[in-house]
Amino acid sequence: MKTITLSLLAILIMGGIYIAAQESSYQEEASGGSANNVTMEDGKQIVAITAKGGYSPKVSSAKADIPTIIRMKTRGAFDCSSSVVIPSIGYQGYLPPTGETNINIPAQKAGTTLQGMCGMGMYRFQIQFS
Ligand SMILES: [Cu+2]
Repeated sequence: MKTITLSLLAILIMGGIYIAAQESSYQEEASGGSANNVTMEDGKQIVAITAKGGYSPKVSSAKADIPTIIRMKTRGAFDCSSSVVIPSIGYQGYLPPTGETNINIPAQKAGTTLQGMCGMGMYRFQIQFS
């Protein structure tokens, strides 16, 4: 009896992950893959990333050798993507359900790929510097 309950639970969890994956690939399509999300502001490069059920865009292209701000945007995000980790700079933070959070990034060398993820490592995003 216990085994049946556990496997049912496992199926439900797997189903949930599958649906979440479908949803995020749809979002990526909607945003057109590599969106124009990098702008300049007061000599700093702003990389805007939206967090809600994952990160959009998943891959950003930014310039190397200039100070950079990752601007995490949320609007009604109550899922785990509001917990952000960027291991290479030792960043770990929580985004408000709605708002903007600036994360300062030191100038990155060309060829660097900065990896970000949710606290569980389930949702990910990348910023490629060149
Ligand atoms: Cu997560």
